[in-house]
Amino acid sequence: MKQWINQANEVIVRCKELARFTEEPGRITRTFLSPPMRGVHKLLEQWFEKAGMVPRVDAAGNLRGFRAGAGPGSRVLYLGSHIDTVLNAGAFDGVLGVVLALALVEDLGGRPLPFSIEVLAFSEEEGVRFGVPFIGSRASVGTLDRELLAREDAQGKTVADAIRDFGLDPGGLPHAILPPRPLAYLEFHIEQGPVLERLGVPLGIVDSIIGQSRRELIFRGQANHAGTTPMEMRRDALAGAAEWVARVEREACATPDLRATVGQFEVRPGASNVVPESVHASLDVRHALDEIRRRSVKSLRSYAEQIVERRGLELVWKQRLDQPATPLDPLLTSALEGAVRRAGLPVHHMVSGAGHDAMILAPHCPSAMLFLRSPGGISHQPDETVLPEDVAAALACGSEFLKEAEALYA
Ligand code: HGY
Ligand code: MN
Ligand code: MN
Repeated sequence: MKQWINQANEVIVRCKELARFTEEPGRITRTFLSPPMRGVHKLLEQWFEKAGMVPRVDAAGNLRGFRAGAGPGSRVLYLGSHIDTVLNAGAFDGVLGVVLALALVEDLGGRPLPFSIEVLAFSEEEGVRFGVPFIGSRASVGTLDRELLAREDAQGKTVADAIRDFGLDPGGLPHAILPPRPLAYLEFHIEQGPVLERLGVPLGIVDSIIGQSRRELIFRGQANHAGTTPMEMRRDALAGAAEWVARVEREACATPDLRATVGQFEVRPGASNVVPESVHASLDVRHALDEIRRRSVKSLRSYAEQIVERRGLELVWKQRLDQPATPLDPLLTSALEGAVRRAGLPVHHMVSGAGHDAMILAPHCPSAMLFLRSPGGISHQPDETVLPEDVAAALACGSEFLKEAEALYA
């Protein structure tokens, strides 16, 4: 890996440079088309141009760097990931895949290839601002529908408003769709979990991505005085919601390989001497098998309905996402395995517990993913990191993959 370690260190430096663009000084937070996204675009555009790519921003705010192939109308190999983040994020989730792809293109220099390459920096994958993920990649496959464009954020702005506020035109969304017959999409991404570290392996080849359900709930009760309201006369939204959250954890622990998370939990009005009137909560349920995931979501909904019934509360239950488990392309995945072997690295196949843009592209374009080890298995928080030697390993593998693609797609 020695010959790649300088580029690897540069990749890490660049990810940290991009991390400076945040909505919250002192933490990394960059949501869909928020102002700091302009700084990320500007820096990436400079780097893209220096690497010989032509940059453009599409109507969904995806930043794209295009490197033309040798022949006229050559098909396109896509490399990329997302450049938005969760709240108080790490510096590598998403961004690493874009900067690593850029390093591979830089390494090509002027070498003509029988296919074009486009690096895709998707504008939004996490779903933080609008509660629904994959806005950028859905635009690239034409599934950014009217319903999603009308989704509102906490300030009442719609996705279409956010696009316009950024100086883009939602009317241009059809031009964000990838042209027909894309060659492939390859996404480098941190694993965000403990598997590769436990195995002592730098890279993981992703065979499939587990499915995920996202729901929004509101438990509604009645605000009342904390001192004068006897316990038996209360309709306490928080007590009901808390009972349900405990049930969510019990259900997940009792179902092998199921993961269920209540990440958002907002109590209103939120005064210490007022019986809580309402609780706004999120639910995120994941499993490799869709029928188990959907069955669990159904039973968690009926638990919530039983609890509100017994406590005289009301329940609002909104679906935000039902993303099926997605197998990645076996041909591409075996080409990736060949590249890992030729780079002299151990091969490990795995399933992704995290969702990725590759699951949105996969039904439209042969897609593959390569994971880099996450030290401490940590992600979605500032301690998220990568090892320079693992970035070097990924670059070596990516370069071998491009060489194979040259033969494959000549
Ligand atoms: O939530 C996820 O799985 C990903 O990090 N967006
Ligand atoms: Mn993420
Ligand atoms: Mn990610």
